[in-house]
Amino acid sequence: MAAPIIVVGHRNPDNDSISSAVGYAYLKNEMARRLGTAENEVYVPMRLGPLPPESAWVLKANKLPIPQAIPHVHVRVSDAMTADPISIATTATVLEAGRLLRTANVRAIVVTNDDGTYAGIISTRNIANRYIAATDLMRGDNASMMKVAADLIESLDEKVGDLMDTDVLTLHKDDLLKEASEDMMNSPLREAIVLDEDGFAIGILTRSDVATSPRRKVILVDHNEMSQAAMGIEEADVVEIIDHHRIADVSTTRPIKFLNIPVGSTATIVTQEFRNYGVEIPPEIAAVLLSAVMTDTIILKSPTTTDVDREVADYLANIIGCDVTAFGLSVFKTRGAEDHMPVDELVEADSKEFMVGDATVLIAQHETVDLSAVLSREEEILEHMEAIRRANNYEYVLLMVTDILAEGSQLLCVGDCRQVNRVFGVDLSQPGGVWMPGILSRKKQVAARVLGS
Ligand SMILES: [Mn+2]
Repeated sequence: MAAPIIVVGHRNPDNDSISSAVGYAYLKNEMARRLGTAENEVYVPMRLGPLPPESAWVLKANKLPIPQAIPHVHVRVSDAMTADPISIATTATVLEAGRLLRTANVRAIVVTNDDGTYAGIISTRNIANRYIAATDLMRGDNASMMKVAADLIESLDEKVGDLMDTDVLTLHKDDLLKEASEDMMNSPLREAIVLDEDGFAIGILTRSDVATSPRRKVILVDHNEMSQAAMGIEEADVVEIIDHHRIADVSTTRPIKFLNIPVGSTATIVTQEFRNYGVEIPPEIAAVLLSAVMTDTIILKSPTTTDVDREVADYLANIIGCDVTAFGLSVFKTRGAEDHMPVDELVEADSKEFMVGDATVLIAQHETVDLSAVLSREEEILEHMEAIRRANNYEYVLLMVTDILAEGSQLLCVGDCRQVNRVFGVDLSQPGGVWMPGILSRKKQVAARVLGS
């Protein structure tokens, strides 16, 4: 079977990078099955970092395997080695080794101890050297010729264990091929042995394997930028790209399928590809794809959302048998933890100072789909805001808790809030703050009005 084709998103993966890889690998495997090429063509979703909580949730809920994390796509020893090499026991005879070398048509055989662990290698070179050594007995007369012949016959009964090479370079399957090949060039032997943790030979690597080293095949989803791609991407064969970001700098040696559409998520494009090829989307894959449409478009509210995303979301929700917004909410709730999130993170993660006349003020924003979870911590939040205000001598600290779904913000304020009250015609001294429908943008709708007053 050929090496699997890796389907992978960007570094520090978000849910779209994970889910698009899972969905697209499924589609490609399904298409290969239809074409009857599935035996030689296996697509495997992988990831370049920790699993985001939304992905962990949606994969688990749908009983799908978690994509394997890979540190790089450099060619490894396991990509080039011959697996399950032929072996012979140390106690076997040179005659048996010679026969095996001939019938298997190889230059070297792994020699194993009684318990099956690796002991050394026996090669055509060992045997040839043994035969050449026999000619030392030649003195130019008939009697010495008989001695040579007798010695050669004797050699056939010698044990492989006595003749084998033991100073063989040993490697691990995950070693980088580039480094292994340098070591091999410095080694007197043409072969290296790949050992597992228990000392068993799982592969043999020859200099010619290294010379014809394969490149790993990779499909990029949700990125097309070198700096976001897997380490070693320059050594790999990028065979397809599916993305919704600006065109960046990944280049290829051959023409490839490069599908880039300015929609809200890569999962949207992957869904459209299922439809283009008439491949049915099973509900569990639909859930994975919809979760990524939801996270990338913030439940279809972000300005990057297109009509295509909305139509695709409905299409996927119909397969799952769910409501788009309800599903989106459950996806966002897995980030959850707003009831556990450290209060300084909740208040300060997205905060900005502004000069209003001679005074400095702080305007912070926290976006949520669970306003009540945030507001249940009002007292603690106000205390923290007051602490920052005192420490920095701000005139006031204003926090916008923006409810993405309800499309408005709850304003909380500590300090001298008279200016904010005047500008927005509200009274922020009341408990729970004030709900401001339609206020979503700190820059355009809050800071600009405060600064312009
Ligand atoms: Mn994306």
